Amino acid sequence: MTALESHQPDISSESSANYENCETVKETIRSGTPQAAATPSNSTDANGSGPVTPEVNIIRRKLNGYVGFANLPKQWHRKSIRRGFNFNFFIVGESGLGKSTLVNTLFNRELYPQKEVRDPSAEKQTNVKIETVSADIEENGVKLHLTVIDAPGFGDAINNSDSWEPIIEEINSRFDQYLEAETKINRTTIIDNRVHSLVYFIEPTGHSLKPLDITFMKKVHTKVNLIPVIAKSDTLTEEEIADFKQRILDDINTQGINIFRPPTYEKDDEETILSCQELMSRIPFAVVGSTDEVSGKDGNNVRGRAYPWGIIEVDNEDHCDFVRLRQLLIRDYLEELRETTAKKLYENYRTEKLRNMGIEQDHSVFKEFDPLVKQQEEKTLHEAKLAKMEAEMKSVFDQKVTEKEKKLQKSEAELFSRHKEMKEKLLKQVRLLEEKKTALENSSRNMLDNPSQQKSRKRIF
Ligand SMILES: Nc1nc2c(ncn2[C@@H]2O[C@H](COP(=O)(O)OP(=O)(O)OP(=O)(O)O)[C@@H](O)[C@H]2O)c(=O)[nH]1
Ligand SMILES: [Mg+2]
Repeated sequence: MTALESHQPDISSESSANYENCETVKETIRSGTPQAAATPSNSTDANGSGPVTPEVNIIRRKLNGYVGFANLPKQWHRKSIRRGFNFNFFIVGESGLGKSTLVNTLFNRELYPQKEVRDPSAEKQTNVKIETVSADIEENGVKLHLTVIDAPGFGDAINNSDSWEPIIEEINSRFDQYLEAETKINRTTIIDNRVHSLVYFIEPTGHSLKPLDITFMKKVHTKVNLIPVIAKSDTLTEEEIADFKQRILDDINTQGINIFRPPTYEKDDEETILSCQELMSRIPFAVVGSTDEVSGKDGNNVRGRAYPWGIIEVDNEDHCDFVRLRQLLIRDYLEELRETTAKKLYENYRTEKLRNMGIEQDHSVFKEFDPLVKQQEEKTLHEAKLAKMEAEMKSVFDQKVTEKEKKLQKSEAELFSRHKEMKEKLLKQVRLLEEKKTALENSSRNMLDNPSQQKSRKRIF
């Protein structure tokens, strides 16, 4: 039993009135020595491989009265209202697919002026440009600074092999701006211009994704929260849309393209989970955009498009997925999109960028400083240095001895061979002299035996 457990008040003996409105809470106590308890939870282990979570005991207790942290969400709410929100999203798709109209429909205002119907034979823009439109909008006192980034000219050229380049450059440059701002000494005024989402408009062909769609999505899916939509879905029948959606999803899966899917969390209620599942089942959203009002079924004016065969209501879930797209992009998951951008996509980009610059994480930089440990570390380092020097000196000495030995062996061998050579020479001379001696002796013996041969003696010498 820990000291704290042993000093727990006997709740049962106290007046129950004191514990009205009290909730059970978890109290976290660090166990072990006081030193261990004082160690921050983000300290690293001895080899600096990562944070070590200290062992904790969790004791369930009752609050003695109102503390007030249940009010924290309200504090957040007040702060958020004061600060306002910002949201930046890209709209990408071939021209004339209804991008500007959809943005106007989403935010219910003319962010983009209505264009006159374009002459299809008019020459198309061949180079991709980046254009941004910003607006401060307010709904029920909540302020939103909105930035829509458009890429007119995308997919319009005959050869679109690099039409995604300006878009990728724009996404990267917004990440870079943020990275630069983060490294400044004063970081209190960082403006988040990162791209929080990219809505990709797919032409309503009813077939499947085009090579440009696949290539583009593969180029950006690791950098942005990708949301594919089927543009102008009122030009397709319900069955065509269902088949088209299936084929698009098949392509997305086989190509390994990551699209943004709303997440569910452990504590989500059933309603939220169901709504999320319903939202997922509509991906890719088949959208229709229009800010024009038409007369609806019950005579009310509704936003939609009128056709000889009837009207299509933009805000009617049975007519198209516009409401679902708005739910994902703004109503339910705007904060999620911002968070995924900051915590996942930007983090990945940042890590990659710093690695490419040759920067590696130094775990020792923020390590706790303990003089004893530091002294020990320095001693160990010093000893290691001495041992290294000793080893180096020994190896130099050994090397020198070996060299000397080799030299001696070499000169010994030379002496031996010279000695052998001399000996052979001398032996040869001895043999020659012996031969001459024998010859001389033979000739003098012959002369004595035969004096007539004395004349030939001269020839021998
Ligand atoms: N049938 C139908 N037409 C639409 C829809 N949305 C827009 N349009 C029409 O399509 C035309 C082009 O719409 P825009 O919103 O300008 O298209 P855009 O993609 O922004 O075109 P660019 O700016 O040239 O790239 C306009 O005449 C719109 O009225 C839709 O959902 N269905
Ligand atoms: Mg446009």
